[in-house]
Amino acid sequence: MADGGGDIGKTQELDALIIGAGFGGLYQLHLLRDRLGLNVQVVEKAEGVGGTWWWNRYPGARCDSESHGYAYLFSEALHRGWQWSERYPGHAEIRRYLNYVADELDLKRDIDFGVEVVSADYQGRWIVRTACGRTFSARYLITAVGCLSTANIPDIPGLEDFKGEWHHTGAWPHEGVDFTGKRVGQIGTGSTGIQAAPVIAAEAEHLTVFQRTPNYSVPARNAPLTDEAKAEIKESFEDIRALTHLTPNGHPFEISPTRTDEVSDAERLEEYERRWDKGGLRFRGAFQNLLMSKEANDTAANFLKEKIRGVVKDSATADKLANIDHPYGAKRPPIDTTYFETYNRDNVSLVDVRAHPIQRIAETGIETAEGSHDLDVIVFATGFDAMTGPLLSLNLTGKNGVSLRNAWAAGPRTYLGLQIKDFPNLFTVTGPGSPSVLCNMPVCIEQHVEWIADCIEHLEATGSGAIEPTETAVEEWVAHVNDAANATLLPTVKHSWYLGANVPGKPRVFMPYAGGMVRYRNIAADIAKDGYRGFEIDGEAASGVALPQDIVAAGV
Ligand code: N01
Repeated sequence: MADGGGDIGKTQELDALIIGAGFGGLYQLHLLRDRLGLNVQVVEKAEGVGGTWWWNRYPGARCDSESHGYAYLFSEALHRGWQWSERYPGHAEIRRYLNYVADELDLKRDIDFGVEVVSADYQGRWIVRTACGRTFSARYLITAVGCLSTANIPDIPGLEDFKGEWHHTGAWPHEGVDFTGKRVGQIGTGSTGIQAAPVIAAEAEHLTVFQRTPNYSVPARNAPLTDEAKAEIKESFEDIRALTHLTPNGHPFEISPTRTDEVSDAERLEEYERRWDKGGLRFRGAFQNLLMSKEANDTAANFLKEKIRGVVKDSATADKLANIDHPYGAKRPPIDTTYFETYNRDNVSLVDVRAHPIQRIAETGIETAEGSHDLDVIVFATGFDAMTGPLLSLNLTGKNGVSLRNAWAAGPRTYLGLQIKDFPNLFTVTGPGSPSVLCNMPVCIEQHVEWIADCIEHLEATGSGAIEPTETAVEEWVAHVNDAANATLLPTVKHSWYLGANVPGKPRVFMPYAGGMVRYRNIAADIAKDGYRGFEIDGEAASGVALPQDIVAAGV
């Protein structure tokens, strides 16, 4: 295990410790060190910058956000100094981008790589211990550990007996996996599985996809950016930034203000066709009420199911793929490159493990209730212990020895997804209860990182010691997060990682804030402007919380 070059056995005193060197950690370091002049250190488990993109190198791994909006938008200089090559950035290009930013801002000198945090205890300061035996003592602790960084490998009996190789997509070998001449089984048809299957199928002797929940997908229509597009992006910094701040999910495209029932059937179909041809997540912006009404949603869902049937030639396979029983967009909607077309290949088969569940993994492959499938490689595209998993794995202990695991036994409880009661001066970038995974990540990360830097600046300027939310504020916020979700179709899906339902034993709580990024940004800014309403600073509470009563979830 690397030790990042620090002293073992000696405690390193800091103003702030940041955990994670992805989008969040890099920008947080820049603001706290270069704007506030604090003594800051980042620790990162991986051997380089990248966060989720350090680990997710599976075949086809590519961002579903369009490249010009999947970037830092706090600096026009960074924007002008970088050129994306494709409509959607691949994982390697995103790592190159983050290295470019880290080098431009001279960040790496304050990042220790190969350092994994194993515990953090609040003792008036945060005492943070690492797997390699280092100890840090910091006034502020900022977690920038991502929402999807703890792999969910299902507990299927017999995996240890399997004689072939197996990999989870979120911990993909850096040297790649050679599928040539191999029989591959892929479990999972979420955003990851839908990206991976076509690429694996093109290389493997045979690919068997084990599908539990069929899924919608819209073609990404990825392509190299033309010179004209590149030039336009370069000159549009202010417009791109403004648009990402105006849209409820932080993407650089608008959600139509029109409802599905305001147009004729023919007009609605025409709009869906137009968005299908354009490709990508823009499809879900076709009508403003798609996630508010089942009737509205059905129009999009039926359109997409018909598309599946139109592409997939074998009718039995098409039936299995189109047998979708959740509303479109109520699970994270994937986008793809020839996903459904892949099932027209002779070397690809689909197994419905909802009808015939996986029973065990044997030496030779996967056994379902229907029969056995001989395999050389198993790919787990089975997702993550999302949002709470990465935070709980840090073994955080707050005031009076309260562990985060106990505090969150019934589900996460935060104020704004930014702070947790009894965990003073701990800030969680894109924590549960914030828009996070319902938003284009760099946009919500920037807002959190800036809010945290402003808050710390306020504490420093006023000579304050510690900030934490009040119990009332947390209660009100958790209720508001639930109300915002319940105003949409999002919590109606049983098998959703948004609800924690993919991890056995995890409390069923809708974790991200569904009220939209615009609303969230305004609420968080108002709270800060009002002297950090709902927080206690050195034991003194600012006035109570007043959250908006008109909870009209802004769509996601
Ligand atoms: O994970 P998932 P993912 N037996 O949880 C199945 C982001 N992302 O890695 O739905 C059989 O969505 C599970 O079935 P079910 C994005 O936010 C971003 O694909 O639980 N199947 C499901 O089909 C995304 O939402 C990009 O019934 C089992 C699949 O595995 C998030 O990451 C690209 C099973 C897991 O789907 C997670 O996506 C890719 C079992 N025991 C991902 N256990 C970008 O654009 C699980 N499954 C950047």
